[in-house]
Amino acid sequence: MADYETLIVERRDRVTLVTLNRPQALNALNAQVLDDLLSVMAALDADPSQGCAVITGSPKAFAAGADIKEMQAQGFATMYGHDFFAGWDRFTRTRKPVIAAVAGYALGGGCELAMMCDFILAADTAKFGQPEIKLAVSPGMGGSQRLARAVGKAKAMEMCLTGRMIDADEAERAGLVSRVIPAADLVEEAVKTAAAIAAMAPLAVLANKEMVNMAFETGLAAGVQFERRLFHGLFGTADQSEGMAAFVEKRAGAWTGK
Ligand code: CO8
Repeated sequence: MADYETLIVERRDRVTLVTLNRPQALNALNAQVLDDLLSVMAALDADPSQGCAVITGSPKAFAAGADIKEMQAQGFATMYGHDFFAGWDRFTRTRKPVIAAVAGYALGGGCELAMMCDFILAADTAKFGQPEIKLAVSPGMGGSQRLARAVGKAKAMEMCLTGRMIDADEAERAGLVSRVIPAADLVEEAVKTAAAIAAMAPLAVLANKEMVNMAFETGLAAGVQFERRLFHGLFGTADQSEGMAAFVEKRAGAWTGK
């Protein structure tokens, strides 16, 4: 694997495990982290041997935000002129699934990165928040929009306006995370979950991700039609024939990705 300045990247069979590695800054997200993550996501999408990624941080911090020291001296002209953070939109165009495995702080941009992933598994130590208002700014990587869609207006508004953090249990009750896991087991459980996804027929994985995401981009009727067309399309794949034959013959499917 290529070396990355801000990440540790390992392959666990068909799973790419990405560990944010800026411990001196509690994994604050700077331009280099974005570059490194975009490069790993491009490699993931291009590599048929890899089926799913997990992004995690340290036991203390998934990521404590965008890098405040990098932003501190910026003004409107450079932020707006360079469309600061627009590169994160590319991260969300990753086609293969990406799971966030969050322990400790996921604050500001850290919470936003977790929400850009396809789902969040939280350690019982996880804490989520959008404290940017305390710095006299606001979420800038999609947090106000994704949080409102994930947890509803009341909680999103309270979190953005007060900066209050929520713990893993509250995050699970609110629908921000799919499951809470004891901290010691978080990464292994996330890799196991990712491995289960990576063992599915690859085209069906892409289609399932794409159609769930469409629920956030369109109205119900158009979304249902989009789903049905993709579903129809999967009947043009060899893996659909294999998957249904394997079920009838009571054996495991052997996928070709075609
Ligand atoms: N950026 C840069 N450095 C950070 C960050 C950060 N977000 N968070 C922590 N660090 C650094 C600290 O400065 C410290 O460095 P040093 O040892 O050199 O002083 C080191 O990490 C350890 O941090 P602490 O000593 O503060 O550790 P504690 O255990 O005492 O506290 C906290 C942990 C509570 C997480 C605390 O570090 C904290 O509050 N961090 C900032 C959280 C925050 O405000 N995050 C939001 C950042 S802004 C953001 O994400 C905006 C995104 C959108 C911007 C829109 C632009 C277009």
